[in-house]
Formats: sequence, structure tokens, C-alpha cells
Amino acid sequence: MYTTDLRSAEEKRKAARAKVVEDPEKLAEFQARIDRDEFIEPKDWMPEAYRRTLIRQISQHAHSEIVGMLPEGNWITRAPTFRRKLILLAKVQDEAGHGLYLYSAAETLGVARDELVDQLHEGKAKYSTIFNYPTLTWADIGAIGWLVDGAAITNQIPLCRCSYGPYARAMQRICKEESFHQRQGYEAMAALMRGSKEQRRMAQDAMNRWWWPALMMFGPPDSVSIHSAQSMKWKIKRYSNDELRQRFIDATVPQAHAIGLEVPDPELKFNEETGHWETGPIDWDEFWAVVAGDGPCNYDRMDARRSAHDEGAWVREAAAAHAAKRAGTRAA
Ligand code: BYC
Repeated sequence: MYTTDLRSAEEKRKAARAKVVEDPEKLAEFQARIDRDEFIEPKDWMPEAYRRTLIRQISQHAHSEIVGMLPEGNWITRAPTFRRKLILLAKVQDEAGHGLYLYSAAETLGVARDELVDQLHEGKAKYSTIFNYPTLTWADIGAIGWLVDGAAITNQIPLCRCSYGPYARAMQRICKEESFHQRQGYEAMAALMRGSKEQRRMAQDAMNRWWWPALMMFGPPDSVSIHSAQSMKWKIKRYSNDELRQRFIDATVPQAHAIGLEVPDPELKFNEETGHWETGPIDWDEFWAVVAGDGPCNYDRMDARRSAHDEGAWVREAAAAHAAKRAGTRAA
């Protein structure tokens, strides 16, 4: 079905691109369009490296949304009230939708969704490190909404102005939903901080475990980020990893203090001269270990995704049979 069509279209595009990709005039024209802040659309000419960078980033982003449903889904049956359960159900469903918009955006670059999903299941594709940490208590759900979605929005708002049209448009819708996610998470944390001593302890414990992994979501420091310079030249990324991380820290530290949470960083201080909060060192060894597959939940997350995919095979087969039947009816 769509897979076969896309793959053959992709082959044609590859052949066409092979002739023009090194053409300096085309490259200069392309960069001039980017510099004029024009959107690049799927049928426009683009350098092969631009296309590959987008497929890499958009597919990693899509996988993150899909794997990201697992830590929160873990608490749907145990939400403390019916209202919280409704909110959590809606949020997890939103994440599935984000994954689907993003896979669709990636497909406009001539790659099939099946191929991307296979890469994830074969362990060849990355997804955000943050989702390899466990959700041990209900407070972790508040912390994810507040910190993880908060970090995600900080990173994603500039992506609404990304140079590739389909990605930018997907991000606009996603950011509206993420904004609700962040607020409900902060409200859940604030409610716990107004509660019993045990609830406050639970909220602080969640803060202690999620703070540093949330800072790692922005990617490695600029000094070692291999893709940032080129991605910024192409306006895929508008700000560097460190700039966005700092923006998140500056917004989030006062929010923590406002509800009585401590930031788990003895070196945290406000620099009066720069107007920024400064943190202690981030444990980049931990980050790279989680990227390499050694996080607390990497194995469980992939196992859960593969099982879900296998168990859902009958749904894909039924959908394909239904689509073939409809196509047959239309043709008759
Ligand atoms: N985790 O050169 P760099 C969500 C990799 S989901 C794992 O700086 P780049 C949500 C990077 O891929 C949020 N790997 O790369 C869902 C690269 O490796 P490769 C997801 C990471 O691309 C459910 C290498 O490190 N958001 O919102 O310029 C519930 C060098 O990095 C990570 C997105 O995906 C990481 N954290 O910048 C709640 C946003 N960081 O590919 C919430 C879109 C880096 O060479 N993505 N790596 O093998 C981006 O903005 C950029 O891709 C990044 C990295 C800032 C993440």
C-alpha cells in the first residue's frame, strides 16, 4: 500500500537528486531561500543532507512521543481521582497523536513509516533519553507534565519556525497541546505541595529524580553537539542546545520555588550580572550511557513497544483489508 508507493517514489527522487546534489548553484539558491525565511515544502529541491537531517530528527521526535506514552500510561489505572485519570488519559492520547503527525511529516520526505518503526524496534533509531527513567509514584506524573513537557515546549516552540513546512506546521499544533500538558503537570505538583507531609515528600522525591534528566533532554553541550551548527544554518534548529536548556532553567527554577520545591542542585545560584540561574555540572556520562541503551528502563521500553507492535498486527491487517476492499468497490 502506501509503503510500496512511497518507496518507489523515494527511489525516483534519489536518482534525480544524485545528479543535482553537488550543484553549487542549486545549493546556493537553497541557502538563499532559507536565509529569506521561506518554508521548504516536500516537492521543492533540497540537499540530500538536509533531507536526511530532517528524517533523523523528525523520526527521533516521533519515536519519543510514542515511547513517551509508556511511563505515563503506567499510571492510568492508578490515578488518584477520576478527574486526574481523565486528564492523564487525554494527555497520553495526545502523545499518540503527536507521534502520528510527526511520522506523517517524515513521510513527506520520502521515507515510509514502516521503515522508521522497524528502525526503532531494531534498536537502530534513537528516542529521547528521558523516557528511559521509571515512574515510581503518582508525583512522577506531575513531574513529567511540568518538567518533561515544559522542556519539550521550550525546545519545540522554535521548531514552529523550522524551515521545513510540514515539520513546522505539525509543531504548531503539538505546542498548543504541550502547553496544556505542562500546566496540568504543574497544577498536580502544586496540589501535592499543598497536601500532607507525605505528599510533599513524594513531590520533592519526583523533583529530585526528574530534574537532571529533564536538563539532558536538550541534548549534549554545544561544544560536543555534532549537528547543531549545520542545523542552525539550515534553520531547522533556531537556538543551540545550551541556549534552550538555559531558557528552561530560568523559567523553571522560580516555578519550583513558588510551590516550595527545592531544586536538587547544591551549586544552583542566581547570577545577578547575567540575570540567569547557574547550575552545577550535568552528568554527561549518565546521558551517554542512557543514549547507548544503559538507562534504567531502555530494555523494558523497547520490549513493550515490540510486543505492542506484534499484538497490533491484526489491526494493521484488518485496516489494509478494509482499504483494499474500499478501493475495489470504488474501481468497480
Ligand atoms: N536523547 O548533535 P546533537 C515529548 C543525540 S518528546 C537521545 O545535539 P541534534 C514528550 C542526537 O540525536 C521530546 N539522544 O543532535 C513525549 C545525536 O545522535 P545521532 C522529544 C539525544 O539533533 C511524551 C547526538 O545525540 N523532542 O515532548 O542537533 C510525553 C548528538 O546530539 C538526545 C524532540 O525530539 C536526547 N535527549 O539535537 C511527554 C525535539 N539529545 O542522531 C513529552 C526535536 C541528543 O547523530 N529534536 N541526542 O545519532 C531536537 O530538537 C534535536 O534533535 C535535539 C538534539 C535537541 C534533541
